[in-house]
Amino acid sequence: MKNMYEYAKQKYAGIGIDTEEVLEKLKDITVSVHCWQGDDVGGFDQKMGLSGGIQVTGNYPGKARTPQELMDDFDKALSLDGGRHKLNLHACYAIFKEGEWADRDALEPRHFEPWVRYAKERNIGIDFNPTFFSHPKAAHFTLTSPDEEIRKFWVRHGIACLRISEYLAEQTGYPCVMNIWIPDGMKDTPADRTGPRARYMKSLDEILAAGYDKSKVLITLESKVFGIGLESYTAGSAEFTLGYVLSRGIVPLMDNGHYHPTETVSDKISSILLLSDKLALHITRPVRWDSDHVVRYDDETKEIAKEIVASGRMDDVLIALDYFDGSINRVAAWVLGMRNVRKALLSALLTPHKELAKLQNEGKFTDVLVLQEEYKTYPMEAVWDEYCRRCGVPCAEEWYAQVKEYEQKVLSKRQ
Ligand code: RNT
Ligand code: ZN
Repeated sequence: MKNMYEYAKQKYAGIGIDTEEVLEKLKDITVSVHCWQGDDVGGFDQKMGLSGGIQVTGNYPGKARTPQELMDDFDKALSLDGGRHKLNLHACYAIFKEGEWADRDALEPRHFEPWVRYAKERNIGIDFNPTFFSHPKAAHFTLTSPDEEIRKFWVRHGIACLRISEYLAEQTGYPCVMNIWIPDGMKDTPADRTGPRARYMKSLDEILAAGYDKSKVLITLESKVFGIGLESYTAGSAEFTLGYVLSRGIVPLMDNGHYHPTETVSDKISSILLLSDKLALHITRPVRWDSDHVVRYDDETKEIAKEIVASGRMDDVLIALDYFDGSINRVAAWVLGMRNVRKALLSALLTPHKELAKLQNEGKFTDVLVLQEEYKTYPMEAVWDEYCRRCGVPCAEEWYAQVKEYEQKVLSKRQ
């Protein structure tokens, strides 16, 4: 349907957008894809279930049970979204040899060697996350623990993860984003709010003091407002996190499920980018709470993408996905979220931000509103299809036929 694209190209040229340039830019945007959508945040190093106040609901059949199955599913998912990707791993996805096991504080680069091989074969980078949950020693607190032995255990885990992150970067040739998130908090009103935060600060300082190669590893810190069973208090609040990262020269990570419901991450991006060299995002979809539903092509996702693009700082924003839905085909969930984020970025790239900003500065607010609304129904579909075609991935809903076939041939055999 070449003429559809030609029509769209002209239409966008009319508002000063060169769609050819846009297609090139979109291909170059890296989306870091979370491995944990494939197995409901299960991992391979512990038998216990998911903890940390996060929850996966649903038991759709076909969940990946082994590293190989997870890799196969991840491959299928990546093959259906055009553009660059990274693999986002959690420490609990360590792969042990037969009869071998290491606790979190003793994890070594070699436990991630199969993932490195996987990434190298596909020429993609790897991002990494220490896992401060789903572990017997994370029953109460981790880096904020008043029990010095427990606190030190988790500091050692953080340091072990720094070494692993350096290794992942060295091996793949792509810098590694290492994101720290801890669930530590309180179900009920704390008697002491300061103590846990002070210990969190001390623990983070101890991890950073171990040193790391800044050209290879970028450390991010993720805030959170509450978790299940941690409704009244989290040590890693937004203020703690932002203040900490800015004072230590590391990078803030904002997950759009981690704020009060009328707050939006889209509105925060411009503030952070004025004050920080880089910003990392976990793009997710909270439904009434931090539910981590599959990312839709919805208003907030588009607004986040708009802020990233309009900032002119696209390279300073590290885009990652973070959701886990076990109630639907997990590969489809992956693909949908990836494609929706990329569509949102496309929509943002097809918007004349400078012209709209000029109108705003001239006080022409009616013009801004009218144009914002009219641009919404410009023929983006034709540009998206053309993008998919050029990337060699299926257009529109055609990708879903491939996922269904994969379900029939592979996922349904996992009993
Ligand atoms: C939890 C955080 C965190 C996790 C992953 C698994 O609320 O969003 O990023 O989802 O680390
Ligand atoms: Zn997150």
